[in-house]
Amino acid sequence: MRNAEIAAAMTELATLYELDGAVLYRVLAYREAARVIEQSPVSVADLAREGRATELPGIGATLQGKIVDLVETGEIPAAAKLKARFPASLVEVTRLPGVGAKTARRLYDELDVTSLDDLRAAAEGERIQAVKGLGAKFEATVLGALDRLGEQGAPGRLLLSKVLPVAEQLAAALAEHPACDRVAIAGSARRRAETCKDIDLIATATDPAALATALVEHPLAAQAGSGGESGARIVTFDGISVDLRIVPPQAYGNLLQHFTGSAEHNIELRERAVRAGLSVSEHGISEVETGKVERYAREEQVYERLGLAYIEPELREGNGEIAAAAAGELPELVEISDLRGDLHCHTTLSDGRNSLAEMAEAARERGYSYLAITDHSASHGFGDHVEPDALRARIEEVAAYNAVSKGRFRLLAGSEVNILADGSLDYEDELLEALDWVVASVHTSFRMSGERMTERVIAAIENPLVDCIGHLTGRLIGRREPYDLDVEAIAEAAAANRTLIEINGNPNRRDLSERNARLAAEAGVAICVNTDAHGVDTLSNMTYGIATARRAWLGKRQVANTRTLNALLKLRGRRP
Ligand code: DGT
Ligand code: CA
Ligand code: ZN
Repeated sequence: MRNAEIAAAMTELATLYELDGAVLYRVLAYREAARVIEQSPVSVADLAREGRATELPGIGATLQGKIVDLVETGEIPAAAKLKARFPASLVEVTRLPGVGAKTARRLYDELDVTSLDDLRAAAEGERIQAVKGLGAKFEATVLGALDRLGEQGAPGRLLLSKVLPVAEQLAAALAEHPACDRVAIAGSARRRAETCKDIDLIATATDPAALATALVEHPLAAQAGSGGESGARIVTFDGISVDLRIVPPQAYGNLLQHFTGSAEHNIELRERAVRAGLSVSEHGISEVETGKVERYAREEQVYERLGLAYIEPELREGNGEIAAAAAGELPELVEISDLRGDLHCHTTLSDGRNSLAEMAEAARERGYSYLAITDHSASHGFGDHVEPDALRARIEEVAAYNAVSKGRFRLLAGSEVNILADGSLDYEDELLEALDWVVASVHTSFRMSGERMTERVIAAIENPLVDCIGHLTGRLIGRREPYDLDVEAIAEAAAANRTLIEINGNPNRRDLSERNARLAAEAGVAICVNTDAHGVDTLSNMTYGIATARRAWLGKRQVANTRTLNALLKLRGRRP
């Protein structure tokens, strides 16, 4: 039995326990076990049979026993018992984005919902809004999620943060193989899109069949598809499809260009080529009249032959990049190494996982010269909130840290304050004035008209004590729609008041979106790219924030936190 199947059984058991109302730590323990099992490089079935699954972190004797039951009998008795009570179609309901097990159980108890079909009927019959605590907005969310299921099929698209590390791991493994000449990530992952359908890899090899076999036999490969001279296709343990294409070295540039896409970009490129009497394909560029084919080992040569400057992959979306390349007007895109600091992160004072000192140390290790500590404010809805006295103590702590670090690296004493429903903030002005850096975000009362939400955010932008707006639209990619906002009006207000707007690098958010970020920058808003890290590990989410900045065509100058701290602080409306 494959690790992926065991992990899936553990995830299902966690959901069943949750439906049954089990204590949270038990549910979380099974979810964590599923993650560990899925990522184990060795067979967990073999380990369990030898009584050694307990060597894996988070797996104790009980779980070891359950894995043995599963491997030997094909099912876990505890799961079988719960399945007799809760139909399998109810487990599907728990997986619908925005629902979850607790809500599914309420829908089951109160409305007899046992399947997605029941759920749709209940939503369409406006019966969900009658359930206390769910409401009309939730009912609309359910209908939206059901419609999206219909549109794109159950698995949906995968976040870049799920796909990219796997793509990089596989590319690195192939690069090390003796038969490998060159290998690159192509497709939407190379373009750093928000979501990806799959991983596309391109390679050249001295022995193509051997390289294809290396992918098929890679420990991450759950189901080996085909492998041969021209490439291989696998599905990883966590369900990501991977396509490897192995090509002759003389056409590597053509292939990489073609399979990087996007389809829209390639179509426009071909149209341009046709007007010049050329035909572009993955195999080369041919002259229509003579039939002469040219192949290029480097991607740059493909663009050069078409009279274009090299176009960075993040721009290849058919948003005007070809015309800009032809006119020599492409922006020089910001790079992650241009950043000098991060202006939004959390510590254990609110809902973060690391201390101020640990976050500071990690930021210094990344080569930053400043970091704003912005724990959640007093009325925050989840995790610990920070009372005014605690924030005053934090300001002292930051001052003490900076006194010792002698100006080479500076912490900014900050806060991520809530923009309340009426546009006011949840600390007194006097306290906000004592802070070095104030991020203001919407975290509560999402349900209001676009007009009122826009007024609410603009009130915060106009507040002279606000330096930056956090995750403007509140969207969660694939899970929660952005609030209804007039982004143009907001950008205009932010530019006029010299309030920054962040690109939040959390890969679930990437908010501003690339479209909004481009719009805001063009309106003259200073953009900063932040991680909103809740621990030292997620300071690396800058990768995704920068990906969005680049996809928004932003250059170094438009990204405020590429500047020195003094220059950055001069950009904002309030005191320098
Ligand atoms: P995805 O996988 O949906 O996240 O997005 P992509 O862009 O990775 O799309 P994918 O994997 O279907 O194909 C990779 C690239 O190959 C795509 O960006 C452009 C190129 N390509 C694939 N099929 C076609 C096609 O039918 N026409 C054109 N013009 N290009 C194609
Ligand atoms: Ca793809
Ligand atoms: Zn936030």
